[in-house]
Amino acid sequence: MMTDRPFTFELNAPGFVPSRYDNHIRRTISSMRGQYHDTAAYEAMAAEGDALLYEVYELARPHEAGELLHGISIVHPGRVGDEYYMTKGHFHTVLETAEIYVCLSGQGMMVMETPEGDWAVEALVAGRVLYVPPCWAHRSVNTGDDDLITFFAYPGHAGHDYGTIEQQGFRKLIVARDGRPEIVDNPRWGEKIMRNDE
Ligand code: PAN
Ligand code: ZN
Repeated sequence: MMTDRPFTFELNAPGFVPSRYDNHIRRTISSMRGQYHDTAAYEAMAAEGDALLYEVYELARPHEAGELLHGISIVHPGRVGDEYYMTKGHFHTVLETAEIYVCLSGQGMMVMETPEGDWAVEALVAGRVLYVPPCWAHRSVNTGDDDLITFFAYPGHAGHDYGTIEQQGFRKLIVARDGRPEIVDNPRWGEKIMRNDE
């Protein structure tokens, strides 16, 4: 087995862009079709151009158990209808893999749920560490006026299952009510579950 040398990088650049990275992923409104509950607001926004919603800077590591995939996630501020800009969200393909997030800047919420339907929402503020245990799907939501910036690390063999969330969304949505974030039920989630139960 090849042994890598230890390495460091800095997060001192404006916006916490890492001083070294291998992949820069940019997710725009067109990649979020079906994810926002206000489809009219989504279509109106998508028609105006392919707005940038969030970015990820990844350090490439082998996709193997024992490795840690890590990087910086930046969710920009904004809303589609009353729903804040957010990541797609996912389960890990190897469900029993955890993830750790450190909030570096901004304000937001991590929306989480298990395959059994348990859910949790934790506020993200600068300096806060969030441990996402094995089996919890996770989505970051920017509820503030500035970028929401987090450092993340998860096991190299975890993989990403986006399909489950694409189909039914998360159980809870974070929406603006009187200018403040509120946790509400996702009506679409219930519909799908009922269909699956038939
Ligand atoms: C993070 C996320 C990142 C972007 O690195 O991948 O915040 O979110 P989506 O992958 O849901 O678009 C992570 O949780 N990795 O496992
Ligand atoms: Zn993850």
